[in-house]
This record gives sequence, C-alpha cells and structure tokens, in this order.
Amino acid sequence: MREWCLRTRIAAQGRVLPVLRHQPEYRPAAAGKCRRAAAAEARRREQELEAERYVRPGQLSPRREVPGHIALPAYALDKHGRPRERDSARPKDAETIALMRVAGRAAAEILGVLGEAVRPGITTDDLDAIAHEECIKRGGYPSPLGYNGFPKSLCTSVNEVICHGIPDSTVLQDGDIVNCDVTIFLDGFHGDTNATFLVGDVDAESRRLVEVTRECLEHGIAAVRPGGTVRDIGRAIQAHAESNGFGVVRAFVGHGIGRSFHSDPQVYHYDNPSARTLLETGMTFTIEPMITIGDWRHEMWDDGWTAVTVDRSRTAQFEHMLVVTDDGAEILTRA
Ligand code: EYF
Ligand code: CO
Ligand code: CO
Repeated sequence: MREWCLRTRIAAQGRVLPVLRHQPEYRPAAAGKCRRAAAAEARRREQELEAERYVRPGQLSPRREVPGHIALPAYALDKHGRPRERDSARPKDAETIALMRVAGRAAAEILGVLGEAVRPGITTDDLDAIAHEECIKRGGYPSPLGYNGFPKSLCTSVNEVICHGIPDSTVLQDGDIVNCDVTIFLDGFHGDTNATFLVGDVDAESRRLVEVTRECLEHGIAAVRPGGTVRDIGRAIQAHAESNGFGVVRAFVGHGIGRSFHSDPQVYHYDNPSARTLLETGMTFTIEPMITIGDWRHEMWDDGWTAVTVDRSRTAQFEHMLVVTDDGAEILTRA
C-alpha cells in the first residue's frame, strides 16, 4: 500500500529457445551506409539492448468477469473503485479472527498455486488468469480487481518493479524474479499475502536478495508483541536489510486489514520514530517489506500504478497477514 500523505522463451520440442521480451524494430543491414549512419545505428542498437534489460509495459487483456454468485466488496460497486469506509485499527474478536484465518489460508493456497506455475515462457497475464480463477473456485473475489481502479486480479512485479505491477503480455524469462501479490475477499474479509519467485536459473546476487527479503519479513514478525510498537517492526527489518548491504523502500507500507483491504496502522519497514502505535492482542495487519539491491528510492511508471527503483536495481518483497497474540504473532496467511 502507498503510504498515505521479448526476450520471450518458447518451448520447442522440449527445448527452450531465447527470444526477445520486447521485440526490436526490424531494420535492413547497414551495408553501403556511410560511417556516421552506421555509428548512429550501432548506438540505437545499444539503446535497444539496454532497454531489453528492463521491464516495460505490455498489452492488457480484457477485464476478467466475476460470476454473479460471488459476493463483492463495496468498492467493486463504485465507479472509481473507492472504498467507502475503513475499519479501525482496534483489536478484533475471536470470531472475526477465525474468519480472517479462512481468508488468509485461501490467499496462501492461491499463492502456492502461482508459485508452481511460475516458469520461463509464462506471461504475467497467465498468472493473473490463474489467480482470478483460484479466487472464484474458493467462492472469493480477487480483491485487487477494481480497487481504486486497479485493472487486474493480481499484482505481478518483475525484477526492478517494486510493487503493483499490472499483469500483461510480459513474458517471464530465465533469470527473472517475480513477486505475486494475492488478496482474496472471502466471507467479508480480505486475506493478503505475497512472495517473490525465481524464474529458472537466477544469478547469485538476486537469489541472495530474495533470501534476505524473506528473512526481513521473519525478523519483522519476530518483533511483534503486545506492548511493543509498530516502530519495533521497521527497526528489525531495516537492521537486517542494511547489515546485508540492501536498501529498504520507504514509500510503501504494511497496513491494517480485515473487512477493509487497508486501514490503520501503517506498518513502516524502516525505523520511523513517528510509528508510536502500541501493539495490542487481536490487532490484524500485514508486514510486507520491499528490499532493494541498490537505491531504495522509487519512481512511478506513466500508468500511475507501477513503482520501480530509481536506479532500476532489482527488488524483492514478501508479505504475511498476522494477528497479535498474547505472546507474539500468529501468521494468518499459511496454507
Ligand atoms: C495510487 C493500488 C492503488 N494496493 C495495495 C491499489 O496491500 C497491497 N498489497 O499487499 C495492495 C495491493 C493492491 C493495491 C492491488 C491494487 N492496489 C495500487 C497502486 C496504487 C494505488 O493508488
Ligand atoms: Co499484498
Ligand atoms: Co498488503
């Protein structure tokens, strides 16, 4: 959540052949051209190759339909997808937490299905189709669809994309990393979880990023206890990320969750002295650190949704939804 304020792979006869993620323009050979024209063409090709290294927006498929028997969250009925009212950060009763456990488990199961599907050659839109169908199969609504106008049922964030990547015709390539962020609205409650998956054979530094990011989430969860503060969570995460030479994205935070997709408290993933909210047994929120190999600052694509690192360094994220217990935290998004 935003803080308030074609190297394609084609399977052929059992082999995987490299193609481009973003097809370059066709140009005839430079034979007979003067030296200046040849140099200009070489520069253009270099720029094309440079652009190939990074993710770019692809084509969006038509909006996916939701069958009539699926209960919709209120924002899905609003023209702009705006949520009307927000839950408070107050602790929830046992009955509510039982329902959130069910939504959380469903989200975790769907994330598991997506993890099995990730491979070189699949498009992020294919992953969206899987998430959409898996939500409906369980009697739930894919929470991202229409939320504040978001066009798809899943967020897919590849390589330098920090979060809120929109599933499209982008083909996953050997060596990519991809975060799948699943939220299901089931029986009146949202279950929200995400993980970053390796696509085929991934370089050692990216694998270390993914592993340390998973550990950052674990450190954040271990810092949760009644009587502690939200600040403890971010402090633990930042210490682990930076001691491993990585950065912590500041602009996006974990969030309270329940009947609303997003509510207070805002859960910073870095040491923020203003995060004085006291943790109480029964509070429910997500922790979802976004960790970078390089610069932690972000910028937005022109689509207004997709956040990328300013230096295009790779970034990873993991998320769990949890409830504060008398002796720590219970993870609600376990399969
Ligand atoms: C400019 C969205 C709104 N926001 C948050 C809406 O908490 C989440 N993941 O863990 C989360 C997921 C989604 C989400 C899916 C859609 N949105 C995205 C980007 C910008 C924005 O408002
Ligand atoms: Co999420
Ligand atoms: Co979330």
